[in-house]
Amino acid sequence: MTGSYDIPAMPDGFVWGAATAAYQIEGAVAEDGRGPSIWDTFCRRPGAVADGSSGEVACDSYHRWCDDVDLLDGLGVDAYRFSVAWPRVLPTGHGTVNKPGLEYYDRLVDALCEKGIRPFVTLYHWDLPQALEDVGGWRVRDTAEHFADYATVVAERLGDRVHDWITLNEPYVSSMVGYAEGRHAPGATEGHGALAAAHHLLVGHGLTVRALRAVQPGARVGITLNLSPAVPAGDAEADRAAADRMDLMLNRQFTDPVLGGSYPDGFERLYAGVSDLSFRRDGDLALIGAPLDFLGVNYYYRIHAADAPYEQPDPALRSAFDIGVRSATRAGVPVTDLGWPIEPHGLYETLTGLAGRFPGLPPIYVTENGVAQLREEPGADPERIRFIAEHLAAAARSGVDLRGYFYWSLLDNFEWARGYGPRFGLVHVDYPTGERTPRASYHWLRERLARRTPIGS
Ligand code: GBH
Repeated sequence: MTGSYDIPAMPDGFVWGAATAAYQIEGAVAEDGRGPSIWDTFCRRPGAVADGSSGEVACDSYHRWCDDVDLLDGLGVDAYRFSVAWPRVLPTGHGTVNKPGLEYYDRLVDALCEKGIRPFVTLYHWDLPQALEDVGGWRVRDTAEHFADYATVVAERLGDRVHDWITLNEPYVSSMVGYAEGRHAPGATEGHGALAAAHHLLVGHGLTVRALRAVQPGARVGITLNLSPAVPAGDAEADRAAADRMDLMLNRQFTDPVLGGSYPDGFERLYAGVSDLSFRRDGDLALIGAPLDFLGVNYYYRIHAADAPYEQPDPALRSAFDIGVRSATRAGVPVTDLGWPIEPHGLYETLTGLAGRFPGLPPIYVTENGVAQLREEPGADPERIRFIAEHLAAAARSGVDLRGYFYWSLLDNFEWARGYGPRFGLVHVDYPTGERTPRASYHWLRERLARRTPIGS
């Protein structure tokens, strides 16, 4: 069956890769001077993580990073996207640099370079130092300044070998899921505070772009956004309006300032009474909208939006996640084990939509795309092979300037609030022993990559 799935021919230089993130794989949360992050704290909150687990051990990649590099090498990818844990480098978020923390990434980068695997480094994949959360977290502007200083420290150390930087992973999730929905760390359910967090994340992005270019003139800098087309669940005008609200909150709150230098029309109206947006300052949008070398897109699914009553009728008490929208399921649309609709065409729509709306759109990397299984077995995963092949085909069809594709994830890992149940890996991880076993999808991709022929050759 899966023998019939293939990867599309891509232009020469197209980057094939796999992705992970620090808190989801490293473990060793108290080793070598690492400070606590908001996720260490959040995981201890009763009920926060489905199976009561945490990233305390995870895939133990802090010790088994050599195995991970060997797996990447065996897979034959061109690149590895991983993240640096801010609290390893600066245990309280700013101040004294923790040398051993930085050395871990130094070794990893050396090992990757030795194998000819290009590092794509994400500077923030949700693990804010707890000490910064204690003084306001992303609600306050200082955190954005600290972020740029931290990025500078990392680039000064790794910049001779790392040329591709991703400032933030999914500021939507950091702000709206963390500070408004409360399902992620720090677990807050705020209106104004969450919108401030989103804005300050973007300011932090802008400051970091500037800082990276200053320390490393040849750096290629981008940001990764999770984008989900929001489509009306039904024909009613109310569902169309709901889809538009979802699109504003999830997509355009981030794409429009970053790629177009302005907040989208309708955004102030969406949050009228929730926040006066007084955290915005003159000059912010010029900073946030500064040109990028690439845009990272994480695509998992489309959202079928249905109109729903607000949970909190009084806007002054409402969280920024409470926008009167319910995610509906669509009859006939297949779903993953997590109930996420499988619609490869949504990736096509996402990419062509960006190209249509932003004339100066930079080159794009798909920095995450993947599917989880809930069953534990290491072996056959035909649905993953099909998922990858169909999404790649949709991306290739889009006609945008696509420079690479990173599968999420190299390994099964700590899936945030869902704990260790969902397994996204090309490689199975046996958590009690840390043993890694490549799945059929790994072998399939390895074989396809080995005999790829770039377009035009
Ligand atoms: C990515 O986020 C993350 O970057 C990565 O760390 C993570 O492991 C990966 O996805 C897989 O989840 O729980 O059904 O209500 C993707 C964006 C936004 C997708 C929140 C899931 C919640 C859907 N995520 N969304 S649900």
